[in-house]
Amino acid sequence: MTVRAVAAVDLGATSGRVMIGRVGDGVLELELVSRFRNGPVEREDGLHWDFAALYEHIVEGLAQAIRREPAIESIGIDSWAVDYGLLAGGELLAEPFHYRDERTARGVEEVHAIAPFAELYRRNGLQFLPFNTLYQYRVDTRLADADVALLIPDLLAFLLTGARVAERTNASTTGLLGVESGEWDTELADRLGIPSALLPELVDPGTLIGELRPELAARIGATLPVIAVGSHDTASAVAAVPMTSPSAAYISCGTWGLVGLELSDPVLTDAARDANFTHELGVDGRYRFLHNVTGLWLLSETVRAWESEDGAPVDLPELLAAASAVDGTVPLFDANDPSLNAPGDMPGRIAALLRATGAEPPTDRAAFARSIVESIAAAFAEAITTAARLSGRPIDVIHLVGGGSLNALLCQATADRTGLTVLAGPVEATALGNVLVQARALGAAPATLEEMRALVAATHAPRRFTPHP
Ligand code: LRH
Repeated sequence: MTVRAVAAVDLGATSGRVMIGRVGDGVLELELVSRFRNGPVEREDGLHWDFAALYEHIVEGLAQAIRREPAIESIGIDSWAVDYGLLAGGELLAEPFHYRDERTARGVEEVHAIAPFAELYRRNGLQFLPFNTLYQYRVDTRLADADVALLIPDLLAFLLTGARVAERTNASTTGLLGVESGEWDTELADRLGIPSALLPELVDPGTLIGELRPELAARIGATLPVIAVGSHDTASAVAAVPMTSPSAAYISCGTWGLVGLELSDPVLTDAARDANFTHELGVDGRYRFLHNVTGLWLLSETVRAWESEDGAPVDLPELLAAASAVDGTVPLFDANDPSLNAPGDMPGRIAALLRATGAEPPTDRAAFARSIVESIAAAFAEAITTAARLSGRPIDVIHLVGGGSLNALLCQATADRTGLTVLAGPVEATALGNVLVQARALGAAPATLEEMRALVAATHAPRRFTPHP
């Protein structure tokens, strides 16, 4: 096996990147080509993504990738879940909404009046998140004008190739996929007034979506196939978690902390529903049995507020170093409180939550940041305990991957609060999962998830955090 190259487009809620991945002969490496900012943009009718800018960055990044590595053989795209674009006659009807837009509250009410949450959970196995796609569809007035609805990575793949598909791992976050069948629940869609004709053909990771349109091939500098990967970023990340034992749990930590286990069968119990544990589909038909914890969003929004207060950037490494040096205990708040979901005055909202529990909010920024990190770690620990209880699986190690794995304070706090060893990294698990699934489709990576994870483990040694007594 020689070393082969692919391009990964990986879009997170705060930044996107285009990377070159190289795989083969025991090699698995990434080269960053371009990184660009992402985030909510306020428009007249609410919060959106600046989709036109994202698209330009992606095409430009791919062209740059080909200039650097002409041997690239394919492209794979992953992004955050649940959000979508509507097309009519091949044209995007409107800029996609951001899932943190508050318009979905009415969608939740209306959907639950038709199909109560307990029934939804039986059908789709999803935790309640107010922005799950079915709630968004329900209040989208443009649905009637559309002929297809495509989630963000599928929308990008359409723009690149002209093919309309729904990649299955991301489709599982819509709420319209049967948890056991893995097929569209058209009966539910019909009842909710969502035309099932909008839901495209489902494909699994590893499927060829199509070839670049000729005009894009000319601009990018190569005629390449787009291959479906675990297009839900969390699915790609979990595929690359170097787990070696069934007793391992994972935390994929970026904007969100996705805390859970990989299972081969769903746990559709009342207890799992009450604990709001989800069953998203993973690569190779696995279940991602996990719970969403609000992750680094709390810190990034806090820093953003301080920066606009100061009119100057906050040095994050310096802030975290000062937070690590804080002596004594800091007050904790519920990281998952719904008041923390929308962008805005995060320090003010956290302070209000602390006061509501009778605690005095830290006045010093280092202590405030420490309080945020400890509160996230406490929520991680609770989700880990719950995952073990609900699944009946003992957990003996936690793999923490994604941007959060660079935050030593968070990793250590998670180890301390769970009493378990935390193996941190890889930081780019999502891009690695994207690259591996493409490479496997090309015959350039091992056949099983376990072997792919062994390759990640061999090439990306984790940093170990041992719990303090
Ligand atoms: C993480 C993520 C998560 C979803 C949220 C919308 O980026 O995809 O898995 O719940 O964004």
